Amino acid sequence: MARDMPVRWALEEVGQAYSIRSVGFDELDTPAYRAVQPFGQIPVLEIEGIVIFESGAIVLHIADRYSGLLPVDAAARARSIGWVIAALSTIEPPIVEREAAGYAERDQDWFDARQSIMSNRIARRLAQLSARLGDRPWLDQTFSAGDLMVVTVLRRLSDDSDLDPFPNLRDYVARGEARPAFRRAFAAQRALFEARRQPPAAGS
Ligand SMILES: N[C@@H](CCC(=O)N[C@@H](CS)C(=O)NCC(=O)O)C(=O)O
Repeated sequence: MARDMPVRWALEEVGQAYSIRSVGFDELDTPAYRAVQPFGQIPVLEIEGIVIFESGAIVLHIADRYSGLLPVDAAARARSIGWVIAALSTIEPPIVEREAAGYAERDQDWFDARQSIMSNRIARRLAQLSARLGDRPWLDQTFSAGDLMVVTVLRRLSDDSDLDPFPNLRDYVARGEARPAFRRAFAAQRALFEARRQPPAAGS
């Protein structure tokens, strides 16, 4: 679920090779890193002399710079950008809030009540999104940056039951994850994590 994933996916969709520089939690707090990412978070993209933070801004920059992720038609392009923003500012907040509370607020006596409020907020957004998607494969005519970001956000719910009442959203996520570009991005991300988990070689 780390947010390098939408960036990797976008780069794969437009066919641009990239390299990864991993940063440890200790580095996130350094003045040098804060100079490129003021909040000490990943991801950051360095591209053609430009440094960009915020996954949405990065995906939009890639989509703007290379063809394949934003429609040429001006109205469809604007709608796709709107979906990127909606994914991050309308759909994602209650999902991430509930997730974060699960890590940090579990001991609070109001924990269950708050979780239930957040779950209701999530359900409301999912119902609205499900109604909009209907039985179409993508949110607009063709797959675009908007779908990439909405699918990315919905993937956070893959292991939860929130998507169960909305089979069209589960299918939508599966459709996104079946794209060759997604699969390449996911395999590369997983390979990095697996490599980190390798136990040290005997004698080292
Ligand atoms: N709004 C940011 C959120 C980035 C974010 O939350 N990154 C996480 C990893 S997936 C992180 O770096 N967390 C460390 C922290 O927030 O201190 C974006 O979309 O780029």
